[in-house]
Amino acid sequence: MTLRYIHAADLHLDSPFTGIRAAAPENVAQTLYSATFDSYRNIIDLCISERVDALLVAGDIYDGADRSLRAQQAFIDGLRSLDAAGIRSFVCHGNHDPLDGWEARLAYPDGCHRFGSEFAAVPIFPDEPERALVYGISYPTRDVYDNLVSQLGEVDESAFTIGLLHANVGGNTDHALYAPCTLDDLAQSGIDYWALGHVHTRQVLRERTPTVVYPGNPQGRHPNETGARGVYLVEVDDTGNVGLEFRPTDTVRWERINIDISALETEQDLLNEIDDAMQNLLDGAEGRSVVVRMTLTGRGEVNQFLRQAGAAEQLLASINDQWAERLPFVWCERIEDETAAAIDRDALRSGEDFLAEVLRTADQIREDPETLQDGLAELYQHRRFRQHLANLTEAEIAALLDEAEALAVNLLAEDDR
Ligand SMILES: [Mn+2]
Repeated sequence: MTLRYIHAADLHLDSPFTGIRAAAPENVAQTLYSATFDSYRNIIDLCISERVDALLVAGDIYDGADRSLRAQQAFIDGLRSLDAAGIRSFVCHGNHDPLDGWEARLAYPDGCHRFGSEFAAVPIFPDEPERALVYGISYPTRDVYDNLVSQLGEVDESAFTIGLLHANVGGNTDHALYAPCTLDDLAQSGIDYWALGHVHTRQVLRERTPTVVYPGNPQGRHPNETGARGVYLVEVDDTGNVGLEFRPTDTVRWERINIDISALETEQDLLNEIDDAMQNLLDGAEGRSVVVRMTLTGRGEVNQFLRQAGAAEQLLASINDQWAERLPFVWCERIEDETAAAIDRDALRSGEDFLAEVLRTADQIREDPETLQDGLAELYQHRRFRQHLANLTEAEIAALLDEAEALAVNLLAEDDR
């Protein structure tokens, strides 16, 4: 084995969770407040229990350039634990924590290397500098629009090399275009493993020669950062082959769920359906707590309740009374009601308008599937359409028909909602 390390990025320690925390019950607010710190502590514990050689942190350690003293102390405490366990740490800074931000004069442990504003190569094993090298660079200031990879220069080909960088690869439009570069730039750099930061959703951009990885942030921080979050445990064997293993380190998980009311007849049915959904979230969260945003969709009887003023708030309170005050908790942070009233299909079908005709045609096709060809005669002239349809099973065609009918009803039915 040449090397084992943990690759983390975008810790955003001391993220304020403003707004969300204000709306949350006390226990949830507390958990959110410490979530980024707890996740970082999980990373440190993982490094120690896995007995890795090094921890790499690819920027955005802190959430704000004027990082809090508390965040800085917590970060250094973790590095000290690693140092005491003989594990080295390598850190670069990104747009959220550039070198020109305020920083307390605190003592970093000897085993930690923080990269400056120019690339430097640092051995992971000081006694065996030819075994593995980390090439890293930090943002001198927040707005870095240069391609930093072009500043890398010659790379030592005899060692296993890691590039530690906070950058936007390939113009990812979900994130600011800091330190832009292409995957090709990285592929041609001579580096064996690019340990990237900046993009918060984990992505393996390239499996090998070089391996290029965004681990994502180790703790989700808002409703768009859903699912398990963590770090990569990386193993490099004697031939230089890289093995990647994702390890979750989050303490609170963000999820979005959708509940379709069309099959629900009573408010009790709705509550039961939501209960099942909450239990499913807990079961899938590997012991973590969950913050969920729920969307209600579809046409059905319980829309009568949901359209009353304050109904969503009442429902929210009822869910959270039951699920938010336990540990692990599920806290429903918002309900978005997109439901509509149930329709009287028979009445619509017997009408004189276009929708009535659509419904009657749909029923006709259900009775005699052959009539589908008559209705879609022009489409059947297209070779690709015929091929596509020939590949569908009867059940798939029936499902498509149901979907088309629902769409037509939504678009055409008069709705006093
Ligand atoms: Mn970030």
